[in-house]
Amino acid sequence: MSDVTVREAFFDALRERGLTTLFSNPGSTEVPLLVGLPDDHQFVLGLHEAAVVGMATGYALGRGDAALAVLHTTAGLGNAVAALATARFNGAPVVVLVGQQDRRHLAFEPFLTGRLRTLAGEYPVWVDEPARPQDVPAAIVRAAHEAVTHRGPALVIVPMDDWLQPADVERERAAPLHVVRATGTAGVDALADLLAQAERPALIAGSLGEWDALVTLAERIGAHVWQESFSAQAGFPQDHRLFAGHLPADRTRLRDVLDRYDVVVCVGAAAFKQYPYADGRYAAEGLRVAVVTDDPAEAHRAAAELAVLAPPAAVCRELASRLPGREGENAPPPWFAEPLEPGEPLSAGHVLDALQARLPRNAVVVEETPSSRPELHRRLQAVEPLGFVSAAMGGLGFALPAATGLRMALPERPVVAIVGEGSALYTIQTLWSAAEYGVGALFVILQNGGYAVMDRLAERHQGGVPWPQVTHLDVQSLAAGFGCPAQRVADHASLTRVLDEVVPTLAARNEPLLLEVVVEQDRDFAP
Ligand SMILES: Cc1ncc(C[n+]2csc(CCOP(=O)(O)OP(=O)(O)O)c2C)c(N)n1
Repeated sequence: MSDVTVREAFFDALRERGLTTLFSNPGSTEVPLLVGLPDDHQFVLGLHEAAVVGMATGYALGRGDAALAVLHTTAGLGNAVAALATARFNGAPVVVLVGQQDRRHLAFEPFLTGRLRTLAGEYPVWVDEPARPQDVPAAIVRAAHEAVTHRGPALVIVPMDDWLQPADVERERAAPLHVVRATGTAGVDALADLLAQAERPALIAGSLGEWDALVTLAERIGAHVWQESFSAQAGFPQDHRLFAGHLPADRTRLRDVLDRYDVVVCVGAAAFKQYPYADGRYAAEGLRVAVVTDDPAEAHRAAAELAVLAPPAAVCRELASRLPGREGENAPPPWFAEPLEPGEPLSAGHVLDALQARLPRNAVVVEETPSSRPELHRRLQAVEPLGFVSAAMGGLGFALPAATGLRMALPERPVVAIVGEGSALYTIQTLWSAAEYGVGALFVILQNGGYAVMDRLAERHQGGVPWPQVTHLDVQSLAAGFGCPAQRVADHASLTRVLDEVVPTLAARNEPLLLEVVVEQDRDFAP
Protein backbone atom coordinates (compact mmCIF):
# COMPACT_ATOMS: atom_id res chain seq x y z
CA MET A 1 0.00 0.00 0.00
CA SER A 2 1.08 3.60 -0.40
CA ASP A 3 0.58 7.29 0.39
CA VAL A 4 -1.46 7.64 -2.78
CA THR A 5 -5.21 7.38 -2.08
CA VAL A 6 -7.73 5.43 -4.11
CA ARG A 7 -9.24 8.81 -5.04
CA GLU A 8 -5.93 10.09 -6.44
CA ALA A 9 -5.35 6.84 -8.34
CA PHE A 10 -8.92 7.12 -9.64
CA PHE A 11 -8.36 10.63 -11.02
CA ASP A 12 -5.14 9.40 -12.66
CA ALA A 13 -7.12 6.60 -14.28
CA LEU A 14 -9.71 9.11 -15.53
CA ARG A 15 -6.93 11.25 -17.04
CA GLU A 16 -5.41 8.24 -18.75
CA ARG A 17 -8.75 7.23 -20.18
CA GLY A 18 -9.81 10.76 -21.16
CA LEU A 19 -12.76 10.85 -18.76
CA THR A 20 -12.07 14.19 -17.09
CA THR A 21 -15.57 15.65 -17.61
CA LEU A 22 -17.97 14.53 -14.87
CA PHE A 23 -21.70 14.94 -15.54
CA SER A 24 -23.41 14.71 -12.18
CA ASN A 25 -26.18 15.41 -9.77
CA PRO A 26 -24.37 14.58 -6.53
CA GLY A 27 -25.41 13.73 -2.99
CA SER A 28 -23.68 13.07 0.32
CA THR A 29 -22.27 9.70 -0.77
CA GLU A 30 -20.27 11.46 -3.51
CA VAL A 31 -18.95 14.30 -1.36
CA PRO A 32 -15.61 12.61 -0.44
CA LEU A 33 -14.90 12.11 -4.14
CA LEU A 34 -15.93 15.50 -5.43
CA VAL A 35 -14.66 17.98 -2.80
CA GLY A 36 -11.40 19.44 -4.05
CA LEU A 37 -11.91 18.16 -7.60
CA PRO A 38 -8.55 18.49 -9.40
CA ASP A 39 -8.37 21.55 -11.67
CA ASP A 40 -7.92 19.49 -14.81
CA HIS A 41 -11.33 17.84 -14.27
CA GLN A 42 -14.53 19.58 -15.29
CA PHE A 43 -17.75 19.22 -13.27
CA VAL A 44 -21.07 19.64 -15.14
CA LEU A 45 -24.15 19.85 -12.91
CA GLY A 46 -27.45 18.46 -14.19
CA LEU A 47 -30.60 19.23 -12.22
CA HIS A 48 -32.15 15.78 -12.60
CA GLU A 49 -30.43 12.45 -13.29
CA ALA A 50 -32.22 12.01 -16.63
CA ALA A 51 -30.56 15.25 -17.67
CA VAL A 52 -27.18 14.12 -16.27
CA VAL A 53 -27.21 10.82 -18.15
CA GLY A 54 -28.74 12.47 -21.23
CA MET A 55 -25.89 14.99 -21.38
CA ALA A 56 -23.30 12.25 -20.88
CA THR A 57 -24.99 10.25 -23.64
CA GLY A 58 -24.80 13.17 -26.05
CA TYR A 59 -21.20 13.82 -25.03
CA ALA A 60 -20.26 10.18 -25.64
CA LEU A 61 -21.98 10.15 -29.04
CA GLY A 62 -20.35 13.42 -30.00
CA ARG A 63 -16.81 12.40 -29.16
CA GLY A 64 -17.20 8.79 -30.23
CA ASP A 65 -15.77 7.55 -26.94
CA ALA A 66 -16.84 6.91 -23.35
CA ALA A 67 -18.30 9.69 -21.17
CA LEU A 68 -18.66 9.74 -17.38
CA ALA A 69 -21.74 10.32 -15.21
CA VAL A 70 -21.71 10.38 -11.39
CA LEU A 71 -25.00 9.48 -9.67
CA HIS A 72 -26.21 9.47 -6.09
CA THR A 73 -27.05 5.98 -4.74
CA THR A 74 -30.65 4.64 -5.11
CA ALA A 75 -32.29 8.01 -5.65
CA GLY A 76 -29.90 9.05 -8.40
CA LEU A 77 -29.60 5.73 -10.16
CA GLY A 78 -33.35 5.12 -9.86
CA ASN A 79 -34.12 8.47 -11.49
CA ALA A 80 -31.64 7.74 -14.28
CA VAL A 81 -32.95 4.33 -15.40
CA ALA A 82 -34.95 5.49 -18.42
CA ALA A 83 -32.05 7.64 -19.58
CA LEU A 84 -29.71 4.65 -19.16
CA ALA A 85 -32.10 2.61 -21.29
CA THR A 86 -31.89 5.31 -23.94
CA ALA A 87 -28.08 5.23 -23.76
CA ARG A 88 -28.23 1.48 -24.30
CA PHE A 89 -30.59 1.72 -27.25
CA ASN A 90 -28.57 4.55 -28.74
CA GLY A 91 -25.35 2.55 -28.35
CA ALA A 92 -23.73 5.27 -26.22
CA PRO A 93 -20.76 4.24 -24.03
CA VAL A 94 -21.65 5.93 -20.76
CA VAL A 95 -19.61 5.05 -17.68
CA VAL A 96 -21.72 5.56 -14.57
CA LEU A 97 -20.17 5.91 -11.15
CA VAL A 98 -22.82 5.28 -8.50
CA GLY A 99 -22.12 6.38 -4.93
CA GLN A 100 -22.93 4.06 -2.05
CA GLN A 101 -23.07 4.43 1.74
CA ASP A 102 -19.95 3.81 3.83
CA ARG A 103 -18.71 0.19 3.67
CA ARG A 104 -18.01 0.18 7.41
CA HIS A 105 -21.69 0.18 8.35
CA LEU A 106 -23.40 -1.09 5.21
CA ALA A 107 -24.39 -4.26 7.05
CA PHE A 108 -26.71 -2.15 9.25
CA GLU A 109 -28.35 -0.51 6.21
CA PRO A 110 -27.80 3.11 7.26
CA PHE A 111 -29.77 5.99 5.68
CA LEU A 112 -29.09 6.13 1.90
CA THR A 113 -27.87 2.56 1.62
CA GLY A 114 -28.50 1.57 -1.99
CA ARG A 115 -29.64 -1.77 -3.34
CA LEU A 116 -27.89 -0.85 -6.49
CA ARG A 117 -26.60 -3.86 -8.36
CA THR A 118 -29.87 -4.71 -10.10
CA LEU A 119 -31.66 -1.37 -9.83
CA ALA A 120 -31.14 -0.44 -13.48
CA GLY A 121 -32.35 -3.89 -14.55
CA GLU A 122 -30.96 -5.25 -17.78
CA TYR A 123 -30.05 -1.90 -19.28
CA PRO A 124 -26.41 -1.64 -18.17
CA VAL A 125 -23.94 -3.65 -20.24
CA TRP A 126 -21.85 -4.23 -17.11
CA VAL A 127 -22.19 -3.65 -13.36
CA ASP A 128 -19.34 -3.89 -10.89
CA GLU A 129 -19.01 -3.61 -7.13
CA PRO A 130 -15.22 -3.74 -6.70
CA ALA A 131 -14.21 -6.30 -4.09
CA ARG A 132 -11.66 -3.92 -2.51
CA PRO A 133 -11.35 -0.11 -2.53
CA GLN A 134 -8.00 -0.63 -4.25
CA ASP A 135 -9.79 -2.18 -7.23
CA VAL A 136 -11.84 0.97 -7.96
CA PRO A 137 -9.39 2.73 -10.35
CA ALA A 138 -9.11 -0.41 -12.51
CA ALA A 139 -12.88 -0.89 -12.37
CA ILE A 140 -13.54 2.51 -13.91
CA VAL A 141 -11.08 1.82 -16.76
CA ARG A 142 -12.62 -1.58 -17.33
CA ALA A 143 -16.09 0.01 -17.29
CA ALA A 144 -15.00 2.30 -20.12
CA HIS A 145 -13.77 -0.71 -22.13
CA GLU A 146 -17.03 -2.55 -21.45
CA ALA A 147 -19.14 0.48 -22.38
CA VAL A 148 -17.34 0.95 -25.70
CA THR A 149 -17.25 -2.73 -26.68
CA HIS A 150 -20.85 -3.45 -25.74
CA ARG A 151 -22.15 0.01 -26.64
CA GLY A 152 -24.11 1.00 -23.57
CA PRO A 153 -23.90 2.12 -19.95
CA ALA A 154 -21.42 0.41 -17.61
CA LEU A 155 -21.87 0.92 -13.86
CA VAL A 156 -19.35 0.95 -11.03
CA ILE A 157 -20.73 1.15 -7.50
CA VAL A 158 -18.36 2.72 -4.96
CA PRO A 159 -18.90 3.03 -1.19
CA MET A 160 -18.01 6.53 -0.02
CA ASP A 161 -15.22 5.49 2.37
CA ASP A 162 -13.28 3.82 -0.45
CA TRP A 163 -11.96 7.11 -1.78
CA LEU A 164 -9.59 7.90 1.07
CA GLN A 165 -8.17 4.38 1.40
CA PRO A 166 -4.55 3.82 0.38
CA ALA A 167 -4.24 2.79 -3.26
CA ASP A 168 -2.40 -0.31 -4.37
CA VAL A 169 0.16 1.18 -6.68
CA GLU A 170 2.47 -1.80 -6.67
CA ARG A 171 0.35 -4.36 -8.49
CA GLU A 172 -0.72 -4.36 -12.09
CA ARG A 173 -4.17 -3.00 -12.84
CA ALA A 174 -6.97 -5.37 -13.86
CA ALA A 175 -7.67 -3.39 -17.03
CA PRO A 176 -5.43 -2.72 -20.02
CA LEU A 177 -4.44 0.78 -21.03
CA HIS A 178 -5.58 0.29 -24.64
CA VAL A 179 -8.18 -2.00 -26.14
CA VAL A 180 -8.03 -2.22 -29.92
CA ARG A 181 -11.11 -3.76 -31.48
CA ALA A 182 -11.08 -5.82 -34.65
CA THR A 183 -11.66 -3.05 -37.07
CA GLY A 184 -9.02 -2.53 -39.74
CA THR A 185 -5.40 -3.37 -39.03
CA ALA A 186 -4.83 -1.28 -35.90
CA GLY A 187 -4.63 -4.30 -33.59
CA VAL A 188 -2.16 -6.17 -35.74
CA ASP A 189 -0.13 -2.98 -36.26
CA ALA A 190 0.15 -2.43 -32.51
CA LEU A 191 1.12 -6.05 -31.81
CA ALA A 192 3.60 -6.09 -34.67
CA ASP A 193 5.22 -2.94 -33.27
CA LEU A 194 5.48 -4.48 -29.84
CA LEU A 195 6.92 -7.78 -31.09
CA ALA A 196 9.33 -6.05 -33.45
CA GLN A 197 10.92 -4.37 -30.42
CA ALA A 198 11.22 -7.64 -28.50
CA GLU A 199 14.55 -9.30 -27.90
CA ARG A 200 13.18 -12.17 -25.82
CA PRO A 201 9.51 -12.63 -26.76
CA ALA A 202 7.23 -15.30 -25.34
CA LEU A 203 3.75 -16.37 -26.33
CA ILE A 204 1.16 -17.78 -23.97
CA ALA A 205 -1.37 -20.14 -25.47
CA GLY A 206 -4.91 -20.28 -24.14
CA SER A 207 -7.56 -22.85 -25.00
CA LEU A 208 -7.26 -22.70 -28.76
CA GLY A 209 -9.24 -24.97 -31.04
CA GLU A 210 -6.93 -24.17 -33.96
CA TRP A 211 -3.17 -24.48 -33.38
CA ASP A 212 -1.50 -23.91 -36.75
CA ALA A 213 -1.54 -20.12 -36.74
CA LEU A 214 0.18 -19.87 -33.36
CA VAL A 215 2.75 -22.48 -34.41
CA THR A 216 3.53 -20.44 -37.53
CA LEU A 217 3.90 -17.23 -35.51
CA ALA A 218 6.08 -18.85 -32.82
CA GLU A 219 8.38 -20.37 -35.45
CA ARG A 220 8.59 -17.12 -37.37
CA ILE A 221 9.67 -15.03 -34.39
CA GLY A 222 11.46 -17.79 -32.46
CA ALA A 223 9.33 -17.27 -29.35
CA HIS A 224 8.96 -19.73 -26.51
CA VAL A 225 5.35 -20.80 -26.06
CA TRP A 226 3.85 -21.49 -22.65
CA GLN A 227 0.47 -23.04 -21.95
CA GLU A 228 -1.78 -20.89 -19.79
CA SER A 229 -2.43 -22.41 -16.36
CA PHE A 230 -5.83 -24.01 -15.74
CA SER A 231 -6.73 -23.95 -19.42
CA ALA A 232 -9.88 -25.61 -20.65
CA GLN A 233 -7.85 -27.08 -23.51
CA ALA A 234 -4.28 -27.18 -24.76
CA GLY A 235 -3.52 -24.57 -27.41
CA PHE A 236 -0.11 -25.56 -28.77
CA PRO A 237 1.63 -28.87 -29.58
CA GLN A 238 3.51 -29.85 -26.44
CA ASP A 239 6.13 -31.82 -28.36
CA HIS A 240 7.13 -28.74 -30.36
CA ARG A 241 10.74 -27.58 -29.83
CA LEU A 242 9.50 -24.12 -28.80
CA PHE A 243 7.05 -25.37 -26.18
CA ALA A 244 8.37 -24.28 -22.79
CA GLY A 245 5.85 -25.83 -20.37
CA HIS A 246 2.78 -24.89 -18.34
CA LEU A 247 2.65 -21.54 -16.60
CA PRO A 248 2.57 -21.76 -12.80
CA ALA A 249 -0.68 -20.62 -11.19
CA ASP A 250 0.82 -18.46 -8.44
CA ARG A 251 2.54 -15.11 -8.77
CA THR A 252 5.73 -16.14 -7.03
CA ARG A 253 6.63 -18.83 -9.55
CA LEU A 254 5.06 -16.93 -12.45
CA ARG A 255 7.49 -14.05 -11.88
CA ASP A 256 10.43 -16.48 -12.21
CA VAL A 257 9.13 -17.56 -15.61
CA LEU A 258 8.21 -14.11 -16.93
CA ASP A 259 11.57 -12.65 -15.83
CA ARG A 260 13.17 -14.43 -18.79
CA TYR A 261 11.28 -12.33 -21.33
CA ASP A 262 10.88 -8.71 -22.36
CA VAL A 263 7.59 -9.00 -24.28
CA VAL A 264 4.79 -11.49 -23.61
CA VAL A 265 1.73 -11.90 -25.81
CA CYS A 266 -1.16 -13.96 -24.44
CA VAL A 267 -3.01 -15.59 -27.31
CA GLY A 268 -6.57 -16.50 -26.42
CA ALA A 269 -5.32 -16.50 -22.84
CA ALA A 270 -5.78 -14.35 -19.76
CA ALA A 271 -3.10 -12.07 -18.38
CA PHE A 272 -2.85 -13.99 -16.08
CA LYS A 273 -4.81 -16.95 -14.75
CA GLN A 274 -3.95 -17.77 -11.12
CA TYR A 275 -5.11 -20.11 -8.39
CA PRO A 276 -3.65 -19.60 -4.89
CA TYR A 277 -3.27 -15.99 -3.80
CA ALA A 278 0.27 -14.64 -3.59
CA ASP A 279 1.55 -11.14 -2.92
CA GLY A 280 3.34 -8.95 -5.40
CA ARG A 281 3.19 -8.30 -9.10
CA TYR A 282 2.73 -10.85 -11.86
CA ALA A 283 6.00 -9.72 -13.39
CA ALA A 284 8.78 -7.24 -12.74
CA GLU A 285 8.03 -3.71 -13.90
CA GLY A 286 9.25 -3.30 -17.45
CA LEU A 287 7.83 -6.51 -18.90
CA ARG A 288 5.55 -5.52 -21.76
CA VAL A 289 2.35 -7.56 -21.91
CA ALA A 290 -0.30 -7.75 -24.61
CA VAL A 291 -3.36 -9.95 -25.03
CA VAL A 292 -5.15 -11.00 -28.17
CA THR A 293 -8.51 -12.63 -27.57
CA ASP A 294 -12.01 -12.76 -28.94
CA ASP A 295 -13.43 -12.81 -25.38
CA PRO A 296 -14.26 -9.20 -24.43
CA ALA A 297 -14.11 -9.84 -20.66
CA GLU A 298 -10.67 -11.43 -20.98
CA ALA A 299 -9.53 -8.36 -22.92
CA HIS A 300 -11.11 -5.80 -20.60
CA ARG A 301 -9.62 -7.17 -17.36
CA ALA A 302 -6.16 -8.02 -18.70
CA ALA A 303 -3.14 -6.80 -16.75
CA ALA A 304 -1.62 -5.61 -20.01
CA GLU A 305 -0.71 -2.44 -21.84
CA LEU A 306 -2.57 -3.58 -24.92
CA ALA A 307 -5.55 -5.86 -25.51
CA VAL A 308 -6.58 -6.69 -29.06
CA LEU A 309 -10.14 -7.90 -29.31
CA ALA A 310 -10.05 -10.06 -32.42
CA PRO A 311 -9.95 -13.74 -33.48
CA PRO A 312 -6.53 -14.96 -32.25
CA ALA A 313 -5.77 -17.29 -35.17
CA ALA A 314 -6.37 -14.60 -37.80
CA VAL A 315 -4.20 -12.13 -35.87
CA CYS A 316 -1.38 -14.70 -35.49
CA ARG A 317 -1.42 -15.47 -39.21
CA GLU A 318 -1.26 -11.80 -40.08
CA LEU A 319 1.56 -11.17 -37.59
CA ALA A 320 3.55 -14.12 -38.93
CA SER A 321 3.32 -12.76 -42.46
CA ARG A 322 4.42 -9.30 -41.34
CA LEU A 323 7.19 -9.85 -38.83
CA PRO A 324 10.74 -10.55 -39.92
CA GLY A 325 11.96 -14.10 -39.24
CA ARG A 326 14.36 -14.57 -36.37
CA GLU A 327 17.46 -16.68 -36.88
CA GLY A 328 19.00 -19.12 -34.45
CA GLU A 329 18.00 -21.91 -32.15
CA ASN A 330 15.98 -20.71 -29.21
CA ALA A 331 14.76 -23.93 -27.64
CA PRO A 332 13.58 -23.59 -24.04
CA PRO A 333 15.09 -25.73 -21.29
CA PRO A 334 13.56 -29.22 -21.06
CA TRP A 335 10.34 -29.25 -19.09
CA PHE A 336 9.15 -32.84 -19.57
CA ALA A 337 9.77 -35.19 -16.61
CA GLU A 338 11.95 -38.28 -16.98
CA PRO A 339 9.83 -41.45 -16.75
CA LEU A 340 9.75 -42.95 -13.26
CA GLU A 341 11.41 -46.27 -12.50
CA PRO A 342 8.77 -49.04 -12.62
CA GLY A 343 7.77 -50.40 -9.23
CA GLU A 344 5.36 -50.10 -6.35
CA PRO A 345 3.63 -48.40 -4.72
CA LEU A 346 2.15 -47.12 -7.93
CA SER A 347 1.94 -43.36 -8.26
CA ALA A 348 -0.04 -41.16 -10.61
CA GLY A 349 3.29 -40.57 -12.37
CA HIS A 350 3.57 -44.27 -13.26
CA VAL A 351 0.09 -44.26 -14.77
CA LEU A 352 0.75 -41.09 -16.73
CA ASP A 353 4.13 -42.35 -18.00
CA ALA A 354 2.48 -45.57 -19.11
CA LEU A 355 -0.24 -43.67 -20.98
CA GLN A 356 2.30 -41.30 -22.56
CA ALA A 357 4.24 -44.29 -23.87
CA ARG A 358 1.15 -45.87 -25.42
CA LEU A 359 -1.47 -43.33 -26.41
CA PRO A 360 -1.61 -42.47 -30.11
CA ARG A 361 -1.09 -38.86 -31.17
CA ASN A 362 -4.76 -38.25 -31.82
CA ALA A 363 -5.88 -39.32 -28.33
CA VAL A 364 -8.33 -37.04 -26.55
CA VAL A 365 -7.42 -36.79 -22.85
CA VAL A 366 -9.94 -35.39 -20.40
CA GLU A 367 -8.36 -34.43 -17.08
CA GLU A 368 -9.97 -34.25 -13.65
CA THR A 369 -7.35 -35.34 -11.21
CA PRO A 370 -6.83 -32.32 -8.98
CA SER A 371 -3.75 -33.23 -6.95
CA SER A 372 -2.04 -34.95 -9.91
CA ARG A 373 -2.73 -32.31 -12.52
CA PRO A 374 0.81 -30.88 -12.27
CA GLU A 375 2.16 -34.43 -12.72
CA LEU A 376 -0.09 -34.90 -15.74
CA HIS A 377 1.26 -31.73 -17.31
CA ARG A 378 4.84 -32.91 -16.78
CA ARG A 379 4.29 -36.41 -18.12
CA LEU A 380 1.54 -36.45 -20.74
CA GLN A 381 1.91 -34.39 -23.89
CA ALA A 382 -1.06 -33.01 -25.78
CA VAL A 383 0.06 -32.98 -29.40
CA GLU A 384 -3.17 -32.37 -31.31
CA PRO A 385 -6.17 -30.11 -30.62
CA LEU A 386 -8.36 -31.70 -27.90
CA GLY A 387 -5.29 -33.60 -26.70
CA PHE A 388 -5.96 -32.06 -23.30
CA VAL A 389 -9.43 -31.04 -22.08
CA SER A 390 -10.40 -29.98 -18.55
CA ALA A 391 -13.13 -28.15 -16.63
CA ALA A 392 -11.94 -24.56 -16.61
CA MET A 393 -14.48 -23.48 -13.98
CA GLY A 394 -13.02 -25.83 -11.38
CA GLY A 395 -16.23 -27.73 -10.72
CA LEU A 396 -15.82 -31.47 -10.39
CA GLY A 397 -18.05 -33.90 -12.23
CA PHE A 398 -17.01 -32.89 -15.74
CA ALA A 399 -14.60 -35.57 -16.93
CA LEU A 400 -16.78 -38.70 -17.08
CA PRO A 401 -19.70 -37.08 -18.94
CA ALA A 402 -17.44 -34.88 -21.10
CA ALA A 403 -15.31 -37.86 -22.17
CA THR A 404 -18.50 -39.74 -23.02
CA GLY A 405 -19.78 -36.85 -25.11
CA LEU A 406 -16.41 -36.31 -26.80
CA ARG A 407 -16.25 -39.97 -27.80
CA MET A 408 -19.82 -39.83 -29.17
CA ALA A 409 -18.85 -36.81 -31.27
CA LEU A 410 -15.45 -38.17 -32.36
CA PRO A 411 -15.89 -41.93 -32.77
CA GLU A 412 -12.61 -42.21 -34.68
CA ARG A 413 -10.48 -40.78 -31.84
CA PRO A 414 -9.38 -42.68 -28.73
CA VAL A 415 -10.81 -40.93 -25.66
CA VAL A 416 -9.33 -41.31 -22.18
CA ALA A 417 -10.55 -39.65 -19.00
CA ILE A 418 -8.03 -39.48 -16.14
CA VAL A 419 -10.03 -38.86 -13.00
CA GLY A 420 -9.55 -38.79 -9.23
CA GLU A 421 -11.89 -41.14 -7.40
CA GLY A 422 -13.43 -38.20 -5.50
CA SER A 423 -14.10 -36.36 -8.75
CA ALA A 424 -15.50 -39.49 -10.41
CA LEU A 425 -18.24 -39.76 -7.80
CA TYR A 426 -19.93 -36.51 -8.76
CA THR A 427 -21.15 -38.02 -12.03
CA ILE A 428 -20.40 -41.73 -11.71
CA GLN A 429 -23.86 -42.56 -13.11
CA THR A 430 -22.48 -41.47 -16.51
CA LEU A 431 -21.03 -45.00 -16.69
CA TRP A 432 -24.56 -46.31 -17.15
CA SER A 433 -25.12 -43.99 -20.14
CA ALA A 434 -21.73 -44.87 -21.63
CA ALA A 435 -22.53 -48.58 -21.34
CA GLU A 436 -26.11 -48.17 -22.59
CA TYR A 437 -25.05 -46.25 -25.71
CA GLY A 438 -21.94 -48.29 -26.50
CA VAL A 439 -19.49 -45.44 -25.93
CA GLY A 440 -15.94 -46.82 -26.11
CA ALA A 441 -14.17 -44.37 -23.79
CA LEU A 442 -11.51 -45.42 -21.27
CA PHE A 443 -12.03 -44.09 -17.76
CA VAL A 444 -8.86 -44.26 -15.67
CA ILE A 445 -9.73 -43.64 -12.04
CA LEU A 446 -6.78 -42.72 -9.83
CA GLN A 447 -7.74 -44.20 -6.49
CA ASN A 448 -5.45 -42.42 -4.03
CA GLY A 449 -7.63 -42.92 -0.98
CA GLY A 450 -8.94 -39.42 -0.40
CA TYR A 451 -9.36 -35.80 -1.36
CA ALA A 452 -5.59 -35.39 -1.72
CA VAL A 453 -5.68 -31.84 -3.08
CA MET A 454 -7.75 -30.70 -0.13
CA ASP A 455 -5.28 -32.37 2.23
CA ARG A 456 -2.30 -30.71 0.50
CA LEU A 457 -3.97 -27.29 0.68
CA ALA A 458 -4.92 -27.88 4.32
CA GLU A 459 -1.28 -28.57 5.16
CA ARG A 460 -0.63 -24.87 4.49
CA HIS A 461 -2.86 -24.05 7.50
CA GLN A 462 -2.70 -24.92 11.19
CA GLY A 463 -4.96 -27.67 12.49
CA GLY A 464 -6.43 -30.95 11.39
CA VAL A 465 -9.02 -31.48 8.69
CA PRO A 466 -12.59 -32.53 9.55
CA TRP A 467 -13.09 -34.65 6.43
CA PRO A 468 -12.07 -38.32 6.51
CA GLN A 469 -9.91 -40.19 4.01
CA VAL A 470 -11.96 -42.11 1.46
CA THR A 471 -10.72 -45.60 2.20
CA HIS A 472 -13.69 -47.95 1.75
CA LEU A 473 -14.62 -47.13 -1.80
CA ASP A 474 -14.82 -49.76 -4.51
CA VAL A 475 -15.14 -47.98 -7.84
CA GLN A 476 -14.78 -51.19 -9.81
CA SER A 477 -17.93 -52.58 -8.16
CA LEU A 478 -19.77 -49.32 -8.71
CA ALA A 479 -18.93 -49.55 -12.40
CA ALA A 480 -20.17 -53.13 -12.51
CA GLY A 481 -23.42 -51.93 -10.96
CA PHE A 482 -23.85 -49.50 -13.84
CA GLY A 483 -23.10 -52.20 -16.42
CA CYS A 484 -19.68 -50.79 -17.30
CA PRO A 485 -16.80 -53.28 -17.66
CA ALA A 486 -14.13 -52.55 -15.08
CA GLN A 487 -10.79 -53.76 -13.76
CA ARG A 488 -8.76 -52.92 -10.70
CA VAL A 489 -5.00 -52.48 -10.99
CA ALA A 490 -2.56 -52.18 -8.10
CA ASP A 491 0.89 -53.11 -9.42
CA HIS A 492 3.11 -51.99 -12.24
CA ALA A 493 3.11 -55.22 -14.22
CA SER A 494 -0.71 -55.32 -14.29
CA LEU A 495 -0.86 -51.65 -15.24
CA THR A 496 1.35 -52.10 -18.30
CA ARG A 497 -0.30 -55.39 -19.24
CA VAL A 498 -3.80 -53.91 -19.18
CA LEU A 499 -2.80 -50.78 -21.06
CA ASP A 500 -0.93 -52.85 -23.67
CA GLU A 501 -4.16 -54.76 -24.26
CA VAL A 502 -6.61 -51.88 -24.10
CA VAL A 503 -4.94 -48.88 -25.71
CA PRO A 504 -4.72 -50.45 -29.21
CA THR A 505 -8.49 -51.14 -29.03
CA LEU A 506 -9.46 -47.56 -28.11
CA ALA A 507 -10.09 -46.24 -31.60
CA ALA A 508 -12.50 -49.08 -32.36
CA ARG A 509 -14.16 -49.88 -29.01
CA ASN A 510 -17.89 -49.81 -28.67
CA GLU A 511 -18.10 -50.35 -24.96
CA PRO A 512 -16.58 -48.31 -22.14
CA LEU A 513 -13.91 -49.60 -19.80
CA LEU A 514 -13.10 -48.36 -16.34
CA LEU A 515 -9.66 -48.95 -14.83
CA GLU A 516 -9.46 -48.31 -11.12
CA VAL A 517 -5.76 -47.82 -10.42
CA VAL A 518 -4.67 -47.78 -6.80
CA VAL A 519 -1.97 -45.13 -6.39
CA GLU A 520 -0.24 -43.40 -3.53
CA GLN A 521 -1.00 -39.72 -3.05
CA ASP A 522 1.19 -37.07 -4.66
CA ARG A 523 2.85 -35.33 -1.74
CA ASP A 524 3.96 -32.13 -3.49
CA PHE A 525 1.25 -30.03 -4.97
CA ALA A 526 2.32 -26.86 -6.76
CA PRO A 527 -0.38 -25.88 -9.25
C1 LIG B 1 -18.60 -29.79 -7.49
C2 LIG B 1 -17.40 -29.55 -6.62
N1 LIG B 1 -17.49 -29.79 -5.30
C3 LIG B 1 -16.39 -29.64 -4.53
C4 LIG B 1 -15.20 -29.21 -5.06
C5 LIG B 1 -13.97 -28.99 -4.17
N2 LIG B 1 -12.93 -29.98 -4.46
C6 LIG B 1 -11.87 -29.69 -5.22
S1 LIG B 1 -10.80 -30.93 -5.38
C7 LIG B 1 -11.73 -31.94 -4.39
C8 LIG B 1 -11.29 -33.35 -4.09
C9 LIG B 1 -11.00 -34.16 -5.31
O1 LIG B 1 -10.67 -35.46 -4.95
P1 LIG B 1 -10.12 -36.48 -6.02
O2 LIG B 1 -10.90 -36.41 -7.27
O3 LIG B 1 -10.03 -37.80 -5.38
O4 LIG B 1 -8.70 -35.91 -6.40
P2 LIG B 1 -7.37 -35.77 -5.55
O5 LIG B 1 -7.47 -34.48 -4.82
O6 LIG B 1 -7.29 -36.94 -4.63
O7 LIG B 1 -6.32 -35.74 -6.58
C10 LIG B 1 -12.87 -31.27 -3.95
C11 LIG B 1 -13.90 -31.86 -3.08
C12 LIG B 1 -15.19 -28.93 -6.45
N3 LIG B 1 -14.10 -28.45 -7.07
N4 LIG B 1 -16.27 -29.13 -7.19
